[in-house]
Amino acid sequence: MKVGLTGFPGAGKTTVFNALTGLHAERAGSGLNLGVIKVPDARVDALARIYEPRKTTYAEVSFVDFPPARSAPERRTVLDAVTVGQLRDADALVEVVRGFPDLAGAPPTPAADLESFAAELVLADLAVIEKRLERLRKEKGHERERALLERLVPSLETGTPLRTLGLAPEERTLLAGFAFLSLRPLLVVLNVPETAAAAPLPGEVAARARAEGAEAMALSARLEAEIAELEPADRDAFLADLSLNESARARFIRASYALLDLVSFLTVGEDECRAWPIRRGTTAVKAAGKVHSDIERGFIRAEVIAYEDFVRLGSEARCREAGKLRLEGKDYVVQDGDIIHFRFAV
Ligand SMILES: Nc1nc2c(ncn2[C@@H]2O[C@H](COP(=O)(O)OP(=O)(O)O)[C@@H](O)[C@H]2O)c(=O)[nH]1
Ligand SMILES: [Mg+2]
Repeated sequence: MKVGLTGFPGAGKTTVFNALTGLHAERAGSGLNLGVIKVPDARVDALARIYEPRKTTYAEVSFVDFPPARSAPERRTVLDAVTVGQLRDADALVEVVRGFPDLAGAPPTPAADLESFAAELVLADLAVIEKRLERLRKEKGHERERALLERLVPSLETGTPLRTLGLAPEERTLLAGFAFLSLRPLLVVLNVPETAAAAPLPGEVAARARAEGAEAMALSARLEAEIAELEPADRDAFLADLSLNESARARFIRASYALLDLVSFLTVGEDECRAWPIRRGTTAVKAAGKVHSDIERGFIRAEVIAYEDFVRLGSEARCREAGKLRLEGKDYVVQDGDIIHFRFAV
């Protein structure tokens, strides 16, 4: 599962990437920057305090920061063919939008930038559809695909991202192979000056993001980069000084996790307390397979306690007494925060 950072050059993508990963990727570098981030999870912290395990493991999300596109800067286009190909490979997109004056001192125009970037994604998708339709018109069959693609064209021509169309699951399945960019889940990150880090997201940006079917938040990449360099013990005082109750990094990572449609189930024990990322809707037997293929193959049942019940009652034994330990079968849909013991035989 991979989140791609995108947006216009100079919006601060590489600065955001470095602040998040704690890496020091070169801003002018020509390669892909790849980073893996642990997802902060207070539930894992609480369970680790109870079990004092040898190992504590958080869920992880991968981020990729792309090199600047080769196209002419005066066109302000970012999506040359190479970049489009790279973006299609990401499961979700984070669009970094400039919220600070540029090097020449020009004030930020985030709502307009959002609109023109959305148009780029839409055009890239339209080009793919038109090429495919040209082929389909010469061939027999593929009626459903053709009808669906033809129905999408007018929306794209008016600049409407595919993610706003409320496509049915079977339609999404039909389209999955195209990896349409305007259908990818999108999180808009307004990169604001340090002095605006505690301010709410401007209304026009929020409205624009909503119109594109995107989530949105503000953060100051520069400030986050400074926070990342601090000793953990100094961070809280630093954040309090700025009237921030949490670093935007944690909010950002959680938002990215949700964007990927991931939820976590938890495993506990003296060896390890761990959060496991799974797609929302994953069944117990498939979740077992994340832990080990033997557990999936020999699956007998899942013993499940909801995290909230566990912390309220304080122990597995009390959960059992209170009837809060459930026995679930293969097809049980695992919920975010389920603490699971898998029973299996090989
Ligand atoms: N004032 C200010 N400048 C920033 C901020 N974030 C990035 N920059 C500057 O904007 C320029 C482009 O940043 P970079 O991260 O390379 O953008 P990218 O092209 O989107 O990867 C650099 O000169 C950064 O120092 C910010 O939060 N505030
Ligand atoms: Mg960059």
